[in-house]
Amino acid sequence: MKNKFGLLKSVSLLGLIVILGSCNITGNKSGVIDKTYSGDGDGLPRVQEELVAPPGIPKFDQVEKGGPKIIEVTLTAEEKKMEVAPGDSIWAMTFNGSVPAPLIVAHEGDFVELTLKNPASNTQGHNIDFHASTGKMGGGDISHVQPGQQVTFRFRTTRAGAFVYHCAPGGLMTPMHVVSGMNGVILVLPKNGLTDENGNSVKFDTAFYIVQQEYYLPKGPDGKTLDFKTPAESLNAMQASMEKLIPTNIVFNGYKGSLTGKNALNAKVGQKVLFISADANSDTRMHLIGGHADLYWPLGKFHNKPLVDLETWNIPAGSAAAALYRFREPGDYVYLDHNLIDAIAYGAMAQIKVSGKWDNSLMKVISKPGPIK
Ligand SMILES: [Cu+2]
Repeated sequence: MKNKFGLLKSVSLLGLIVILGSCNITGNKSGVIDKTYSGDGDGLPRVQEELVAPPGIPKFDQVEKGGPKIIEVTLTAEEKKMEVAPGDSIWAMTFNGSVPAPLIVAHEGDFVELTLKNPASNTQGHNIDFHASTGKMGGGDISHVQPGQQVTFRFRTTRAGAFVYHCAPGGLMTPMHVVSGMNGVILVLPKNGLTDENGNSVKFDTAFYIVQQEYYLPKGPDGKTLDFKTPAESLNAMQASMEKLIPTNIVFNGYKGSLTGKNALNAKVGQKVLFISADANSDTRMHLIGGHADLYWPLGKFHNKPLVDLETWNIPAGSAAAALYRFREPGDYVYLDHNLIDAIAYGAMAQIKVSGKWDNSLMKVISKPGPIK
């Protein structure tokens, strides 16, 4: 009996600790699950965001100034023939002509007001699903536009992080448009900017927007990529190729070599760089050869405490990631999918040239390669 009472006592004590503990954690602030909202954004100040082609990023403040706003953005669906590797071309489905689509930036609590245009010169219906939004299939249900139409809708950014957005016209057209390039990232920053593992404010000097893309290009009997006159003509063959689940091309930012050689990115020793990455349709794993992620926000969401000192970080299909690194040594770095076959044989890699002064306190050559003594 004594033991039984003892056990009961400790169980109820444990319950009390759990209840008190949860009170302490939540305090006056309601948890994510109980957050509520009011107002539809009407009357808030408006800002037009000028979108730029990747790896560029639009202009923005890291810490929000002047309270919530309506961020106006315009995306135009553009179906265009694009070479993704020498001899391999696709009728790419794009927003604003690039793969990935441009990076959009907002702060938590803003409203993003999107105008989606589908010019009459296109052949397909398009729409948009924002993973950062809530309801109506992420906006997909209210944004279908046929060639010659446009639509405008607004959503509140309630969660901070990097989120994928993509076209989702329905049925097999959804994966088809996504693997044909129609995907991008919206970065929703916390109102007060980013915080490190100790909860202190941390700012970045620049950001690199690098998105992995798998293509499934139809091949002829000779193994060569088929060439089609129109997007519509390519659909059946693309579907058959896509359903084999084996990508024919794996690249960063739309095409092989987009961020290597003369297209390499540049940084300086001491600079803090935010790496914003995503893969809308496949799992991947990012790695910076010669560096790390000083801070990596789990699954790209900024209200999670960042992990530190990472060597490689996962990106599950349909999500975006954010990692911050301060370059400490000059030289050539490679940012890649650490499935090294995807990276080197296919092209899922970027080069970063870092200038600055070498620091022997981190690495030093003791004797150069020479004959074995
Ligand atoms: Cu589309």
